[in-house]
Amino acid sequence: MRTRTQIGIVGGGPAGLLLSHLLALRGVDSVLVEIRSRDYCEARQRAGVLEDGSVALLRSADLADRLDRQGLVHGGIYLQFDGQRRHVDFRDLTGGRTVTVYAQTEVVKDLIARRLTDGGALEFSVTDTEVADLDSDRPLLRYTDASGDRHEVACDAIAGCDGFHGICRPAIPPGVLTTWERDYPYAWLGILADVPPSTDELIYAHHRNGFALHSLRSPSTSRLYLQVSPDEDIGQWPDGRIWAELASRFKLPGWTLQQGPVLDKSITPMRSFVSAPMRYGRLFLAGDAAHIVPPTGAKGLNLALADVAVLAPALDALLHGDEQPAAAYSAACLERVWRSTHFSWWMTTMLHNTPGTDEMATQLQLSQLRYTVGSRAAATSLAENYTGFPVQLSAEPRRWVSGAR
Ligand code: RFL
Ligand code: PHB
Repeated sequence: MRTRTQIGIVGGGPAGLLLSHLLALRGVDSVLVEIRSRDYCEARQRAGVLEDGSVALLRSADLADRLDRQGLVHGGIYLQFDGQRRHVDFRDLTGGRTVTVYAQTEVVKDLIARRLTDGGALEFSVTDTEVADLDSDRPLLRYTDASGDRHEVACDAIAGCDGFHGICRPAIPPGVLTTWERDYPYAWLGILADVPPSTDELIYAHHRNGFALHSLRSPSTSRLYLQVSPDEDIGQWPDGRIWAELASRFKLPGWTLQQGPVLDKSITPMRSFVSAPMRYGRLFLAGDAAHIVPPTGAKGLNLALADVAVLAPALDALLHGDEQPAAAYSAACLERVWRSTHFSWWMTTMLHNTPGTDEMATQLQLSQLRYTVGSRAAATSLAENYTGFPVQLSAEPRRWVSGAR
């Protein structure tokens, strides 16, 4: 079946879904295709922390009803190392900036519900997605729908929002993209637990057995992570072993880690990856399709949302014959991407135990951690990066000045 839309969107994660909504607000039609089912997309456990700018973006797009009611506003984090747990106070250090704990699953549910209410074209459970004629002004999106019917959609442009393992980036001819990649020699074992959090704000813990993170999802649900080896067999981690290891990495006199039933358990590899430019002809990459950060800085979801905030007006302009914002899209996004890539790498390498390194490496990490909590300048740098820089709503050049909004 041959059809026509303005923007074809591949991928129904946060980037693709928010893009389809932002385009609809501008009166631009799109068709979004997603290989997974709606239930799968709404249940996939991933990020949990939204920057101030992401919250402002969702509010400005009239998507923050539930976020404003259920999101937990946090004014800092704890860094734990060498037997001490020290608070980094974002509000004080950045003139009032905060982050909001609101799970990616909830952002995705809110976006899907809104698109369906607004009559948006979302196709779940598709197969054999293809993109073609990307260097023409009529690129094609092909897919087979859940009933087995093959579709060919003629588009004005295609947005590749299909994550790191998607088909859009590989559809760009060899030699066009430059890529930078770093794999880390560790992974995260993450659990979702039916137990109230044992902390009021996130705890990032440096420990000789490896990093641990105590995050949360709600007043009654906790999210916790342990550094493990990348080839770890999750079968070797029964719940009792996970809780014992978490308790030992977060151990502090007078403090107890509450334990409860484990609802979800998975292992995530850690990678830094950037590919540039984020555009080839009429194909525009956004979110994890173009870049991946290790989760230690809580940046991936925020980067995906920030990309499409720039992409939506650029595509709108392109449809009206103004090529300039589309031409500026990649460079505008990559500036933020590289800042977050550096911050995520810095947090990761400061907090994880690298197998095979010596005591010197550990002492350097501990010195960096002491400096980060002890120097207002160093703490401010962490706070400013963690809370994030304002989201741009165009491809204008940015100024990296704290509070420059
Ligand atoms: P997604 O979410 O991967 O969505 C891509 C979608 O494309 C679909 N797809 C296809 N659809 C059609 N045809 C094809 N051929 C397709 N191939 C793939 C996929 O099924 C999927 O639905 O990418 P997007 O939208 O760019 O969003 C990126 C974020 O999901 C990701 O960066 C974050 O989850 C990263 N992340 C975190 N980010 C934060 O900002 N804060 C955090 O606290 C945070 N914690 C995390 C994280 C990621 C984690 N994992 C599991 C990777 C914690 C973890 C453990
Ligand atoms: C999460 O809640 O899943 C989470 C929080 C902070 C991170 C990574 C993941 O740095």
